[in-house]
Parts: sequence; C-alpha cells; structure tokens
Amino acid sequence: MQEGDIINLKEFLSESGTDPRLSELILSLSDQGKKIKSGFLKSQCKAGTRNIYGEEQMALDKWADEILINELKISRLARYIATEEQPDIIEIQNPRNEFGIVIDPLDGSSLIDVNLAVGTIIGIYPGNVLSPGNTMIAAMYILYGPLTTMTLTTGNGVHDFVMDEIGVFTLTAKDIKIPDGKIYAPGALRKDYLPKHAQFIETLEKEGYKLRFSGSFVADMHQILHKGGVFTYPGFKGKEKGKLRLLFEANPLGKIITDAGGKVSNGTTDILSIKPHAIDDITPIYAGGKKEISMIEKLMAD
Ligand code: FDP
Repeated sequence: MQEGDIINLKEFLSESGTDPRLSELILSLSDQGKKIKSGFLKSQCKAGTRNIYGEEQMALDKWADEILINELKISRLARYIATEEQPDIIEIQNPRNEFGIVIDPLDGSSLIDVNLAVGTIIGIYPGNVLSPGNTMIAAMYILYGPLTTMTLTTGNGVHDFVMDEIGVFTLTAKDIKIPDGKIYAPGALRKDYLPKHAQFIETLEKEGYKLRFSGSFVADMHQILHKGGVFTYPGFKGKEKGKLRLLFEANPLGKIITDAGGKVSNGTTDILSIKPHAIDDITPIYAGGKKEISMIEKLMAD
C-alpha cells in the first residue's frame, strides 16, 4: 500500500492481514449499509403526511434489523446475533463460523424525520455475545450523513471509509487517534443530574468546552472521535443506570474510542471490562479523551 493509493475496504482488509472469515463478515455487513441507506430514500418517497412519515420512520428500524438478520441467516457467517430490536439472541443453524454479532440496526432513529445523521453500530465477538466488550475482535459503525461512512477497528487501529457513488467503501483516514479537543456532548436533563456528574459538567463548561449534542449517539461519538472531548449519557435521577445499551451502543463505540487512544467508562470502571448479565443491560457512559475520562473517574472516586 503506497501513500496516496486509493484503496477499498476489501483490499484494505486483505492487505492488513485480517482473518479472511472476519473480512468476509465485515464486507457482508458493510454491503447491508448500502441497502439501509437506500431505504431512507424509499421511505421518504412514500411519505404522505408528517404523521404517516412518522410511522414509516419507526418501521425503518425494524426494516434495517430484518435486512441485517436475513443476510446473516443466508450467509451463515456467524453463529449468534443479538440486536437492539430482538428480545433474544438468535442462533444460526449450521453456521460457517463461530462469531457472535451485536447490532444496533439504526441508532438515533428519532432523528430520521429531521434528516440528521443516524447509524448502524456493530460489534463482533469470537463467540458468545454475553462477554465483556474487551473480548470483541472487531467493531464498526456505518454513519448515514451527507456522506455514508464506515469506521472500523479490528484491533489494529481505527480507520474511516467513505461510500463512493457505486457503493464501494474507500479508505479515507488510517489509524485515527482522538485529538485533544474541547467538545462535550451531554445526554440527560440538567435538572436530573446527580451531584458528581453536575460537578463534571460545570468543570467542562468553566474550561470552555463547547456543547455539541445531536441526539444521535453514533453521530455524536463520530464527532468526538475526530475532534476530541467527551460524550456522556450519565446515570440520572430516576434512571441511575443511564439510558444507553451496553451491548449495542456502549461496547462497540467504546472499543473504537479505546483503539483510537481514548477511553470509555461508566464513571468508575472501564465499560469494556464489564461482563453483561443480559442483552438489554444499560449503562451510564463517558467516552472520549483520556483526560476527560480520568477527570470524571477522579470526581466519582472522591
Ligand atoms: P434514539 O432513541 O433516537 O435511537 O439510545 C438511543 C438514542 O437515540 C441515542 O442515539 C441518543 O444519544 C439518545 O438515545 C438520545 O436520548 P434522549 O432523546 O433521551 O436525549
């Protein structure tokens, strides 16, 4: 691979020595991103009124879920599938590999009707998905914004790809490292903040951090990955365990930010070290630069 070469996802996976079975799975999943992207246009064309569009928009989550599950059932590239839309882990009959996959088919889906960026989040395990996040062998997300991009780690750095006009993902940034930055993306209502979290947010504000929160976790994390700072959806009054899903949201993005030189925490512990109890576990999350994560962990420990 020479500096300045145009390289697509397939070539990248092969040249970086990725296990061919994992490469095949990643390529197959990235192909589904193309279909999901095309679904936005189709559902919008069908929209008659705002209300009807609202209902179709909800269906888009389920539709994306079906696309991904059906393809995995046909390809048999993994044994286990857990998705945010399904109550139980699906076990594929006669799988070709032992991989376990966790999927949030369409994160940020409440923003589809206002045309903000949403995404598909995926984590890949060697087997059982009810395992700590640090056993993941790959994590990726496809972000549907002005461009459709894919961000991927297989444990050898974090890389960005952009979908070109014929639907091929091309490498745009290699070995991304989270920079120092002054952005904070805070979920939950300020009136419900718990004291230590309130202190954390006040400190960031005093230090001049700019607020950037779109309401789409995957898009907000993409910004933090590239511009630095911290995303948080904390535990708050009445929901001390937070809102975001451990398996489908926190772990895959946590692995990506960690592999890019950042950190992820629930305020006291590295989220990736937590053994899940059930697929619907939720967790408070702080994800971003090492400096910001150390700051909240220190506050929580005092
Ligand atoms: P959504 O419900 O639209 O799918 O966990 C899902 C999520 O969005 C995240 O993407 C986002 O960060 C969060 O919920 C936003 O929640 P609030 O609307 O409660 O702020």
